[in-house]
Amino acid sequence: MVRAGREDPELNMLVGQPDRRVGRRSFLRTAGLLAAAGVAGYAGGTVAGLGDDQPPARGTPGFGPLTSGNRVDERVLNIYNWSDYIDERTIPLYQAQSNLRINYDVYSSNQDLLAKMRAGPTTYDIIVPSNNFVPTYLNLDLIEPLRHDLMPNLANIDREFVDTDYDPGNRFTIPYQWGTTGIGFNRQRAGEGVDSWAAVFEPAADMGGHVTLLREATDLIACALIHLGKSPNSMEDADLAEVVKLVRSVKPKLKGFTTDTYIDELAADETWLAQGWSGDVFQAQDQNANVSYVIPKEGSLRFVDVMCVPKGAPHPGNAARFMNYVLHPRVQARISSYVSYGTPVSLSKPLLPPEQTTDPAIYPPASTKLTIVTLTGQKLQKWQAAYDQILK
Ligand code: N2P
Repeated sequence: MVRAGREDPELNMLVGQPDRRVGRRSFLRTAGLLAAAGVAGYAGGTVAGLGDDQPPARGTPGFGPLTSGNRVDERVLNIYNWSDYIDERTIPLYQAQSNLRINYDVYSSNQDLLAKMRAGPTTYDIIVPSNNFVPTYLNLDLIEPLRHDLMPNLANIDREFVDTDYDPGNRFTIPYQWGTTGIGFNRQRAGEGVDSWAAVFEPAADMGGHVTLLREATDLIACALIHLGKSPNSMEDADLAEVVKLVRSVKPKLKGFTTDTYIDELAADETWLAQGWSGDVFQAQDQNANVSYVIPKEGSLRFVDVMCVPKGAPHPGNAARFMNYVLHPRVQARISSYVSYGTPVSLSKPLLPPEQTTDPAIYPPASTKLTIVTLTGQKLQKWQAAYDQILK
């Protein structure tokens, strides 16, 4: 389905018209732009999480000196987020309003992020792991409690993202966006009827070289388990051995494993079948109308990516104020409408294109078979070992 939401004039007035994705290649260019924007635009005051066009009232919770609550007293915020996961206006707008210098860097898998966080002290103030990694971050003492007093917009978060098993009450995490894992496919190349994990785990011979799988252990292993008719949460050695055998056997037919190139590859008609995340595939669809997204009939996964502050981060006050900004309905609408992922702030839905809010591929009905994978302790180790065997 092709969505046309970007043309909605009211939405454009309220949330603006992003023109490019902040992906692997463009983030450096954006960082340069931000450095320039930081010099201009600051008119004093503070950003207490109101929209871009409303100054905060005095007495608003969170109102105060912009750099309060930091360990290092400087007007800086260092953000580390997934590639292709924000529009191009949110960071420059916030930087201009807050007069902070924002350094925005990207990664493309939970493994990469966790490895970096485990390697030692970090200068990042905000990281955005997936919910299933939160127990690991907590066990390893890698994230710190959030400054709720600086986040009046916490009240905007939908209940289901507050009453969670990974962080009830959002002490350590703030939902950013959520989505599902499925298959992005080119209807002209792979046909209209793609509806099963078999399409990517047992691809037809004529798809050879045009299929990609996710370079992310959770999605790769859990979806292979589903394809094999096993529980997506299995940690049985025999099941994992089958997964390794299956994925290794399909490797010769793959273009590769990727989490950050398949948007462009689907758009360019180089990849015809990609295991992928919902919003990413819709971003490809925006550039190539032959691309569709399906949640396979056997079922799949749902994830929430959550903003956290690494333990000992230099600017936790600035991080909390930015998180608060992101929870504003207008800002959520700007981000969600661009990245085509689900928003955890329903108050923003009236500002989103109806084509998105009514699209069951973005907001799947409760009847869709979706599992939230949990990954802790021994299971994380076993899955990591299986993943390493697949890739080696
Ligand atoms: C953004 C991917 C985010 C979803 N490109 C993965 N959790």
